[in-house]
Amino acid sequence: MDAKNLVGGTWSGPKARSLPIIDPATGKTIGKAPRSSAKDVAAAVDAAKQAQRAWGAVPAPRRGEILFKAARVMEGRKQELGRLVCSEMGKVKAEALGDVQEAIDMAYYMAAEGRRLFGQTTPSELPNKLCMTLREPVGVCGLITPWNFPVAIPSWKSLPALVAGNSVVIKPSEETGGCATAYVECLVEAGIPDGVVNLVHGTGEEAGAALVAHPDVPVISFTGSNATGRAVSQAAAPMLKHVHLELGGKNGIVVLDDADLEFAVRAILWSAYGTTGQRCTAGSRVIATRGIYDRLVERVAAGAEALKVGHGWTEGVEVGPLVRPAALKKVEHYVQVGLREDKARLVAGGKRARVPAALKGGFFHEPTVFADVTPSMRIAQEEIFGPVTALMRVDDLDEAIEVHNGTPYGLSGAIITRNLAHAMKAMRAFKTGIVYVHNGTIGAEVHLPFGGIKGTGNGHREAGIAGLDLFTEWKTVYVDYSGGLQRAQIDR
Ligand code: TXE
Repeated sequence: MDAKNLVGGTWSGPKARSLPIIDPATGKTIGKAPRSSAKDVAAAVDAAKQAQRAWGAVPAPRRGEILFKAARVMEGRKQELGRLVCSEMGKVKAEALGDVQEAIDMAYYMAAEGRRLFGQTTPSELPNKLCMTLREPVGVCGLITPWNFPVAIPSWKSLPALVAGNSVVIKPSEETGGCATAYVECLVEAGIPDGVVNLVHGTGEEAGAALVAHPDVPVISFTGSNATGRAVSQAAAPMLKHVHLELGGKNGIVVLDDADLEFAVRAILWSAYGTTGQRCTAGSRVIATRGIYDRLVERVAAGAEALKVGHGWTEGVEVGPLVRPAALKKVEHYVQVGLREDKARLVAGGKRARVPAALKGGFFHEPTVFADVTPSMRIAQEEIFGPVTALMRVDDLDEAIEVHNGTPYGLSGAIITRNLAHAMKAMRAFKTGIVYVHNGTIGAEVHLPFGGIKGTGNGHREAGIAGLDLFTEWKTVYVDYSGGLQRAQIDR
């Protein structure tokens, strides 16, 4: 499907300047997206600015009702949206539908937030005086989204912004313009007023950068690469914008000797190869203690070899293609890096995957496992964003925690053990924004905060109540009904 821009309630399709949308399972062009200019972005920001005042004045519960309807509309279009996710970025069917379900969940959750948007009331230090805090919308929010969760991530960013009374301009990834278009259509069908949600396709360098640079956009929420995130942050800094960055991870799964081996293998395979490893929370490192390590290497390697690679919409396929040729090349590059690195052992995969003739133009890579990796190796430190995981051997829990924490990222960590004390110790010691006990590194739910520390982000969180913070300003209100002048800190 062709992607369309939406500016001030008017849809427009690709014109002379356009970007191809490619099915990564076949390499074939399946649509086009408008290649918007800075002028197009400015028109969208103007529309958003005009619309925000009236939208901000709509009672929040009414705004929430529109989001509730959007959830219903998405439920009705779930299969179609899921199919679109699969065709534009390759995810397998169950996960593509899960991507859409995440947006539905977020819409129901943020709809209800319309009846909360809680502030605080608190006693004053002075008599006959009341203190409270209110959330106020910030204005026009610029939302820059990647391709790996092409429906879910636009929803994580736009729905809290909208329920809080902001208007938005979404600049989705070049790869997944159809998904963003279909998502925004659902909001429009639910009754979002013209101009409150605007959608502008284009390249990051042109449309994305123009949105970041626009002086009437006080909020930028960005998910993508570390390098681009830093550039976005620098461009926004002189204007003192609220900037949220979610920049990926190098997530570790710690497996202790007492773990249920078969369960650990299943959790590792799901975390490492779900979405073909193209998740910011992908389990790209496994840190196992000596007593279980060899058995784990053998079972994970066998499990990875057995995974069925192919077209994501084919029943039984567990691993789809990489999103684009450059992503496939990046994986191949890291396999070479791994092979060259001292002592690392390739125990599964390592090559382009063999697929049926109809998919020969696709970007498929075998699920790949490196064993005997040491913590400082590049494959244990850098985000590969593909179906590759690195297994490391450690002596005990303390060493496991040290290795686990020894990367520049801090998004998601997991521990698999039957020992509660060890699990609790790891839970506190992991330097990550998210911890899973008895699971892999993936599985976020929309009503809890999502985000990480260190190189993963800049202190903000998406989802949950914390997800509202970026999109609201706290207003503090003191109401003095004493009838006199009472001076804080002085009249005691
Ligand atoms: O990201 P980019 P890419 C990581 C992952 C992946 C790598 C590259 O390691 O291999 O990043 O992916 C827009 N100003 N993640 O190239 O370039 C761009 O148009 C403003 C992790 O897809 O960061 C797109 O909409 N915007 C990640 C978005 O930024 C700009 C998800 C992301 O693109 C811009 C995706 C600019 N100068 C990739 N340049 C995660 N955290 O899950 C680009 N964009």
